Amino acid sequence: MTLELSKAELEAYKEDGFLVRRSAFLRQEVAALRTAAEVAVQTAMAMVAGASATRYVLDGNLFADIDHTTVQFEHHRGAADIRVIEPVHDLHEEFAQLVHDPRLVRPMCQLIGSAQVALWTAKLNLKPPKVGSGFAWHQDTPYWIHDCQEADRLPNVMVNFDDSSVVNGCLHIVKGSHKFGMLPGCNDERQLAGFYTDPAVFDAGAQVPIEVPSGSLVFFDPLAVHGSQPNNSSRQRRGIILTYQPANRPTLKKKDVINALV
Ligand SMILES: O=C(O)CCC(=O)C(=O)O
Repeated sequence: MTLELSKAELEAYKEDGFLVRRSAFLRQEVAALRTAAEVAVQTAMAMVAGASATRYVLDGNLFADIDHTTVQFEHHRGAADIRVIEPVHDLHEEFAQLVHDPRLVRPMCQLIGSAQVALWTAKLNLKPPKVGSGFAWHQDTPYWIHDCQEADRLPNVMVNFDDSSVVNGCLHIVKGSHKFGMLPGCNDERQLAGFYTDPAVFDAGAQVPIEVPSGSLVFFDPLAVHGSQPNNSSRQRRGIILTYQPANRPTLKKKDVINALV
């Protein structure tokens, strides 16, 4: 497999809003990422317990902000399991290096149309066995539109740390949904309702479950409607989603510039 995306892959991304590169990372590389995730969770737990953490509840779910880092907890009552850490690249050297991995960066240069790219954000999505909650349908651009003038130039790549299937709550992407621009959000009593795409405005029948082996990459458009089901299985479903932007622009939260090495 070449680093650069082929014409056919670029065409598929343009048409579908996503593309998959199966088993791009070796078994031992994935093992190192899993270990890094465990360490990052311990670090985040200690940060949440520290004096500078600000805890708050949105839609009944616990969040904590520690400086520029946000930790989201799982959704069951009294949850002690972490659901998401954002950003996570500065919590472990393995993740800091991953930002510069040419298997991510070279395709990103093509998708962004820029000779050099920078990190926008990096989320560790944990979705633990039995308690891992789903993610309602959403696009990423509504989250980012106030912090970036080109929120359509922020493609994502998910690196899967585990074999992922419908059973353990793999990512689902609505094929072609990126073509419709920013879609209306829900309008209900939830505090975050506006961030979830109104199910009446897209065809959920076009969803594709991204069932892939560990070490696989999923590149997807920030306008693609995506989400996932809970993890009711006894298997892990961990992954990191890195988002890139044209070079020399600041990251979403810390506002530092992290140009990827080319
Ligand atoms: O982890 C998942 O299944 C979905 C994550 C997601 O949609 C996101 O972080 O934007």
